[in-house]
Amino acid sequence: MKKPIRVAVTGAAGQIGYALLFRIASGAMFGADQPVILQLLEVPVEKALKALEGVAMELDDCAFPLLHGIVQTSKPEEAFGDANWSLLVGAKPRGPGMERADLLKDNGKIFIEQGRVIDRVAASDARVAVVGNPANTNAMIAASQAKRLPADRFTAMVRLDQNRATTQLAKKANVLVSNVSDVFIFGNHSPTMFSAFHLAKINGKPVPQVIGHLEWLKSEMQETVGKRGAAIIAARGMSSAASAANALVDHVRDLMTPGMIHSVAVKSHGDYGFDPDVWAGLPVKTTAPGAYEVIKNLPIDDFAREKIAITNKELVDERNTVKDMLK
Ligand code: NAX
Repeated sequence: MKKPIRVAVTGAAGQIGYALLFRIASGAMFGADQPVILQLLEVPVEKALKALEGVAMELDDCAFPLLHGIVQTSKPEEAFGDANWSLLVGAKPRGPGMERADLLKDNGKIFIEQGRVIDRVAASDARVAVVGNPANTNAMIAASQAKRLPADRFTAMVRLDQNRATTQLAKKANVLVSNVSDVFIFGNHSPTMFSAFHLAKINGKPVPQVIGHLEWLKSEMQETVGKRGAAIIAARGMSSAASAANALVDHVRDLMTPGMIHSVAVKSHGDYGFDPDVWAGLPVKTTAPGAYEVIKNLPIDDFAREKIAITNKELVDERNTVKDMLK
């Protein structure tokens, strides 16, 4: 029997948490032979902690053989203590009339603190995946506090966007999603993201060749993927939860599986025209469990360059909004 992995999850009593924890405990994230200990963090508010207690009771009631322990806490030190993976899902939602800059700053405070604590108390192989929005900038903020852990341990999730784009392409071409590959999301997890259709393949052939309809690929498909979150809120009355949890399972599992090629928001080192200090969605290849490299020198045409410049500008603007917090 392998040694259990300690997985910290913030916002564990929220809607993504409710769709996520059962998948982790069942083995979907780390494998069918990998025990886990869930270290669940919520805000120190009676209602949230009571809800967390209910979720923990349900986890108990599943009798998952791989679930070797559950920690419920409102203390970050306890949640992140010796954690091998920290999944930062909890964040403050944007309230009515709230400016984006205020949301950035409010959430910035959370990720400054969590970045600091993770750096101090998490395991030496600690890895972090940020889901709470604005996810890219929150990952950058958390990483800015780390003295011990290298910046590449901090990633943010653009996998939901990759999965959304994959399905849109499969539907348009009338093929199975398993026939679609090399779908890469460049930039921010926001409507400015670029789904790089020119690099994607269907049965190994370039998407523009198989689908044609260049206008659809350049406009409608980009819009559908970029604004999918809002479309789900309009239809369901609540934001995406199960698909977001599923994407996080994919994000972490593929980062733990050497050879996987996928989209991850990571620290830019200037590739593809991104500012070197932002966290941008980029194509990566997992090289060893938890380690990856950015796939370089993929062809970028004028349209892609233009789209990347727009999403890069948004990331730089977000960084500028919180820059005083980073010192
Ligand atoms: P919920 O509001 O249902 O749950 C969030 C939970 O986080 C709440 O229970 C809250 O008490 C907790 N929380 C807040 N601050 C915390 C802190 N400092 N420490 C610990 N827990 C804290 O939101 P949910 O639908 O679960 O979404 C969570 C986050 O994911 C939001 O920021 C949302 O915008 C973001 N999303 C990101 C996506 C992505 O692809 N990157 C997609 C889905 C989702 O919208």
